[in-house]
Amino acid sequence: MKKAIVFGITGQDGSHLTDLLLSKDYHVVGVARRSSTDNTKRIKHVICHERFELMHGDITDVHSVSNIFKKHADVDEVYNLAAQSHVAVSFKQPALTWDVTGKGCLNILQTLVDLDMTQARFYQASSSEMFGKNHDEYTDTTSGLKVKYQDEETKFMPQSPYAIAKCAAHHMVRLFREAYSMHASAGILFNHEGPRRGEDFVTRKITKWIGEFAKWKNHVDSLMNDYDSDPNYILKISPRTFNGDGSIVEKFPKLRLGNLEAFRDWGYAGDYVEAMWLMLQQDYPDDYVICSGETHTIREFLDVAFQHVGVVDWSGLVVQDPEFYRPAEVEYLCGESSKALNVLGWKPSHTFADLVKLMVDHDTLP
Ligand code: NDP
Ligand code: GDR
Repeated sequence: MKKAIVFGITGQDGSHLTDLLLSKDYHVVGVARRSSTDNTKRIKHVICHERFELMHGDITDVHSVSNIFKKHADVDEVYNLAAQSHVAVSFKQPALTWDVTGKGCLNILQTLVDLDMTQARFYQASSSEMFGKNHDEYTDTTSGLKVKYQDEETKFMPQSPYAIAKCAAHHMVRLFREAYSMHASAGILFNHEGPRRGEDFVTRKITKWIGEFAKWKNHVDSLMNDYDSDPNYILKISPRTFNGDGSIVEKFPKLRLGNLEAFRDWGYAGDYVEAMWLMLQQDYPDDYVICSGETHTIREFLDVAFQHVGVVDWSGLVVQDPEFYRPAEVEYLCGESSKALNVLGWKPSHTFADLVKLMVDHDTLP
């Protein structure tokens, strides 16, 4: 039976990867930070599984990483999914982001070398954020239009403390691959989402809000919703208000977002963890772009999400708030994943519209 250690087990990807590895008969050792509140809600369904083991550890603490490896010196595959993964937060906590997202990866790699465990295969969660404001382009022969994309050859031009930390970790993986002949691969994954996505990332923030709004909107049918008279709240008012003598009964905060014009290449997280696993099954380690190949703005995500619940014009429901703009933005991401298709045989199974509907359904259905 193969054994895998997963750092970042409590996160979105950690939980999907665990499901995949257990389905493939692995013994999975999940590493979670000790927390004063329960951080295991995404892995509740596997905690009692006979082939699942949870250990406490923190990748900023070499001692704790070392203890985990000493207990599992026979590990076959190590997945580093642990990170301070929120780009906006990285501007507010750059040093912490550096310690976790950048140096944490070095701590794991160096510990594998120090303990003479370089036979273990290693996966690093690299990110399309590393491309930052850079892209390549070609001219489409049929339309004559320029097509902008990022692939494994596109130069990194990171735009946040998070992305810079990910670049450092990415280069560390290449170095350890070459210096110590490790089977160390990095997946340059574009945004991937789903019902297990953290609630402060834009897709889930939108679908979660739609779910809560739908419940609020429906619970007192006799009242009317007024979207326009207050800039920050949707009001539930007695119909008599329109004749001048009604009253506001309840209010619900509008959805507050930042930049709606950025383009992202969004896929479904369950598809993307399969690519991580495939990378470690190859004869040789390498880096791969994993993406859908389609790009959409946040505004388009809003269109599809609101249309799915019957709202055509969402302008009265959303407020653009400077609080949610970033000091520097990544305006355009659109991946090109021919290498993953040709070498790994990987391709995503969910379209953009499938993904949005899946998330809205999850957050709206009882
Ligand atoms: P999440 O934010 O959902 O999960 C991050 C995980 O890292 C959580 O389990 C978190 O624990 C853990 N963690 C944070 N700090 C530490 C630490 N010091 N020591 C140990 N564990 C720690 O991220 P995702 O699952 O979405 O992403 C997984 C990885 O892939 C991340 O590295 C992310 O940067 C990267 N990535 C993600 C993409 C995406 O679109 N989802 C795209 C490209 C890359 P806790 O639950 O306690 O907070
Ligand atoms: P991203 O994801 O930064 O691409 O990083 P996020 O969902 O946070 O932002 C995507 C885009 O939406 C814009 N945006 C907002 N974002 C958030 N979080 N909240 C808002 O209210 C909001 N309004 C607009 C952002 O400005 C941005 O343009 C994700 C993370 O999972 C990283 O860890 C990962 O590496 C990359 O994807 C690939």
